[in-house]
Amino acid sequence: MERYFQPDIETASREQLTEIQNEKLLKQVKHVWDNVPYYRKKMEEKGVTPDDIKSIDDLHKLPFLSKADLREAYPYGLAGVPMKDCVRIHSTSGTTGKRVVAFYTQEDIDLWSDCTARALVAAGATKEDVVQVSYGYGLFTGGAGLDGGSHKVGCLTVPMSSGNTERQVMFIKDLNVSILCCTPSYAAYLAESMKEMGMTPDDIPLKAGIFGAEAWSEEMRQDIEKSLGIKAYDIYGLTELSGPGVAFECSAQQGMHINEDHFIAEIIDPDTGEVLPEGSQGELVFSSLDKKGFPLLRYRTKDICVLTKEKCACGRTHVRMAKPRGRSDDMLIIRGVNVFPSQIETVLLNLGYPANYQIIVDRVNNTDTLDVHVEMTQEMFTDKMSEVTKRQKEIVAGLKSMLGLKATVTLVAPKSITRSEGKAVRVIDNRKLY
Ligand code: DLL
Repeated sequence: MERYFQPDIETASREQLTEIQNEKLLKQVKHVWDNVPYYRKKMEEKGVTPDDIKSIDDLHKLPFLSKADLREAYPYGLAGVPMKDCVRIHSTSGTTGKRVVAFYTQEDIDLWSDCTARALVAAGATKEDVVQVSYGYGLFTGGAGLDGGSHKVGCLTVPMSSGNTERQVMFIKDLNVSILCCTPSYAAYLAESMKEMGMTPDDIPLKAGIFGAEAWSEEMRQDIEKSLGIKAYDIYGLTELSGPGVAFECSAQQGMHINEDHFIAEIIDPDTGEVLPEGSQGELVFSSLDKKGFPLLRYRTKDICVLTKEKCACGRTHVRMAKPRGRSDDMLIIRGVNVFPSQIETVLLNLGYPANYQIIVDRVNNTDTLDVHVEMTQEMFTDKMSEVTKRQKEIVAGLKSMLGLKATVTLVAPKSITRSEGKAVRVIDNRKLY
């Protein structure tokens, strides 16, 4: 039987959810108007006041916030309460420009922990479980986020953080860890390491994993499930809204339930900003209903995905988001064709390769080039040229049919592509250097 962390709210009717959202939105708009001059100015520029927002149907009247706004307002410009009322910050791992710093009150942290507790319970966690949190702890939200939920459920929590793979494996075995939380690329790396240590899925006590923070394909899920002997659940979130647990997967694994009592989700056309009907693919936009420390309204995530309110087999009523295809930022335009790294991953994994690959894009004589470095497994490894050529041709054909693009494929030796302990870096775009 399906279990819930907060059954009343997780299975509330649409009418109840709408009522909650209406009430919270009005309060939040007032809170922001009164306390966040940066957003108030944006509202004034658009000619909107809190009186214009009478229900969630008026949400579209509010201005958007983007990453550029967050950078401009750095560090305190979007805080909703004085710093003396905040107890924590987290920050994004952005590599360019100023980092985004998000502030949390104690209540913000409490509600965030409820969200990750819901994700853990949906993955089968009870207080009998031992949860190893192998997301990074620190400014990154992964470690602290799952840690908070694990405590709420009452699990024995192992705050490992990422790195030191041998010790990770040792603790999983010795402490009988049943649930692993980390990025999918790190889960794949741990599975590979356990195999090398001579362990089979039967020797591994794990039963479930909660993996997120980066785009990962269905094929990668199947690989991880097989190699660790577990059920692998997706979890989504972003620092700007709290961290992991904005949405999470249930046992039905048909998309991630967005915690709608805390966040309102919209899908917009990324070019025009127009709100799109349910079922359309577009950019995900979130309004935070409860956060007081960093209360963002209509924040554009750049994540491209689809929402559905269709009934879910698990009994939860909250809207589901499909696996995001990646950020519109991650989308490569190669010779005019839109390419998501996840599409390349699907081709490779379907052909039996591990999820260790690198995409190198360049521009030679004014033409874009796409080179995919693919790691062979130990079993595939050969120095027979004819075999290597055959394999390369097969991948080139797979990529051509998926993307409609001709790529160059280089097969590389096992273990030659650097493993990731956090979010994997799959793309090197040398065109940016021009
Ligand atoms: O990655 C929070 C998180 C930690 C989520 C642990 C899940 C687990 P940021 O570093 O701010 O926060 O990055 C947020 O990562 O906008 C997406 O582009 C991407 N992302 C997060 N989860 C998923 C997922 C954390 N399950 C950005 N699938 C988001 C695909 C994801 N992309």
